[in-house]
Amino acid sequence: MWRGLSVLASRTTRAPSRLCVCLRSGAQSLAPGSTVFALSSGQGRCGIAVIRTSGPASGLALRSLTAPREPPPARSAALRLLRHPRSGEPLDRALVLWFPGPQSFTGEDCVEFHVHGGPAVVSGVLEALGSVPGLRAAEAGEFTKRAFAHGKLSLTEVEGLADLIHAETEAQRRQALRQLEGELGQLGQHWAETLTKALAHVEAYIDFGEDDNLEEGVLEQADKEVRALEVSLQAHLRDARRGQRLRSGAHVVVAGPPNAGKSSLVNMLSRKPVSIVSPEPGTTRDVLETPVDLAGFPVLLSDTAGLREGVGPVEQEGVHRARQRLEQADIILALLDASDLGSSSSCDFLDTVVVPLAAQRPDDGQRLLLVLNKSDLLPPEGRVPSPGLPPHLLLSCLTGAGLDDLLKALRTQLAAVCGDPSIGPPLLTRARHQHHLQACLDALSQYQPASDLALAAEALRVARRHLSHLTGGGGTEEILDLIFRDFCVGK
Ligand SMILES: Nc1nc2c(ncn2[C@@H]2O[C@H](COP(=O)(O)OP(=O)(O)O)[C@@H](O)[C@H]2O)c(=O)[nH]1
Ligand SMILES: [Mg+2]
Repeated sequence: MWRGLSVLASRTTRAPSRLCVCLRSGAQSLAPGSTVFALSSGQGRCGIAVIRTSGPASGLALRSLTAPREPPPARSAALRLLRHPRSGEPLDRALVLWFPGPQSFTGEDCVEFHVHGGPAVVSGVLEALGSVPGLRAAEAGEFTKRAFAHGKLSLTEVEGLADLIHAETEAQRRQALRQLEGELGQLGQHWAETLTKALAHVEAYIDFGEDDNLEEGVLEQADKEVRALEVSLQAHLRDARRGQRLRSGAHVVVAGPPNAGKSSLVNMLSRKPVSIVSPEPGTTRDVLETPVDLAGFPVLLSDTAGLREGVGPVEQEGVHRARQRLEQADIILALLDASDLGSSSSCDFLDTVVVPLAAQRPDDGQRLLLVLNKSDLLPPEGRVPSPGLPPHLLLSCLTGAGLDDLLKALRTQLAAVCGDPSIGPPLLTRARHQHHLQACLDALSQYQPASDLALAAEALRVARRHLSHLTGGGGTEEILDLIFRDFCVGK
C-alpha cells in the first residue's frame, strides 16, 4: 500500500489536474479509485451533522441527492432539499458544499452535506449515499489517508491532525496545531536540504577534485554544515521527551508520609473524589491514577501510599509501589503536614526523598515541589515552620489557601518538563521521530571525508534517507497503519 500511495502522490504532484473530475462532464466513470462516504462529525443526537464524500463519484452523489437542482458553485454553501435517489423521498433540507479536486482536503472531489443531526436523518442520508453507484462506506482514517496519498499532508502533518483531534488540553492543542501546520515537517525538510547540499559538494569533489574550476573550500564547507546539523539534531533529541510528555501526559506523583493530606490534594487537583480521605493513617494502599488538565498541561496524577516502615504486608506492598512510582515521576509533589514536621515519618521522608531530590539540578531529570499542607493548623504568627527546609509552598487543602501559588509553581514545572508549545522550535512528539533522527545521526557518525570520500558520500545518502522517513518520503506500510489507527471513521 505504501508504495502505491507514494507513486500516486508523486504522480499527483506532477499532474494534479488528472485527478480533478469535472462535475458536469459525467467523467466520474473515467477517473480511477473508489468514492467513499462517512459521517465526519461526532456520533449521537446533535444540532448539525457533517457527512462527507471523497472520490471521483462525489459529483454524481451530489447530483443524485439534490436533483433536479443544479449543484452549487465550488466551495460555496447552498441550501438544498436532499432526496433518496431511488424512492425520491425527502430526507432533509441541508447545506451542501462542493469541493472539486485537487482543491479539497483529500485532493479528490469532495462533497459535504451539513444535515440536521438526528440519528434518522443521518442514517437516511448515509443509506441514500450507499445506493449511489460507485460509493462505499469509508474505513477508519480513509479521508486522511487519501489526503496523504495526494500529497495534501505529510506524515508529520497527519500525526499533528490525529493529535489535534485527540487534544484535551490547551498545550496539547497548541503543539498539535503547530505540527499540523507543517512546522516539524519543514524543519525536517530544511535538515534534508542541508544534507543534499553537502552531498552535492562531496560528489562534485569526487568527480572534479583535480579540476581547477572547482571552487576552493568546497569540502570544508560541506564538513562545517554537516557538523552543525549534527549539533542541531542532538539538541532536538535531547528535547524529545518533552514533546512526547506533552502528547501523552506528564507523570506527577503525590508522595509523603501517612496522613499528610496526599489524597486530599489529589482530589482537590482533579476536582473529583479519586481517593478516600480519612484521618486513619495508611488508608491509601494502591497507586491511584487520574488524568487531569493542570494549568493547560495534560497530567497523569498519582496518589500513593504514605511512606513509612514497620507496617503490615498489604501496606508494605503499597509503600513498595509508591517508591516504584516515585522513580517514574516527572514531577514529585512532596507533601508534609506543616503542623507535624518533627514526627519521625516526616523526618524520614525529608531525609530519604526530599533532600536528595532537592540537591539535584532541575535539568537532571525529576523535579520536586515541596508542599507543606495543613497550614490552617499553624499558629497565625509562626508562618515559617522550619527555617532549614528546602524551598517550599504552604497549602491548606481544607481552606484552599495557597492553591493558586501551587498551581502557578506546577505550571512552571510542567512547562519545563513538557516544553512550552507556543515558543521555540517544534518538538519531536513521537518515538518514531526520535528513531529517525537517531538513525540519521548514527549514519552521520560514519561521515569521515578525510579518510574516504566515497564512504562519506554514502553516509550522507543514508542519513538523508532516514530524515525523509520523518515526513513520509519512503517508508513502510506498518508505520502508516500505526499512524492511521489513531483515526476513526469519517476522519
Ligand atoms: N486541618 C487540615 N486537615 C487536613 C488538610 N488536608 C487533609 N486534612 C485531613 O488530614 C487527614 C488525612 O488526609 P488524607 O488526604 O487522607 O491524607 P493522606 O494519608 O496523606 O492521603 C484527613 O482527616 C483530612 O481531612 C488540611 O489542609 N488541613
Ligand atoms: Mg491517602
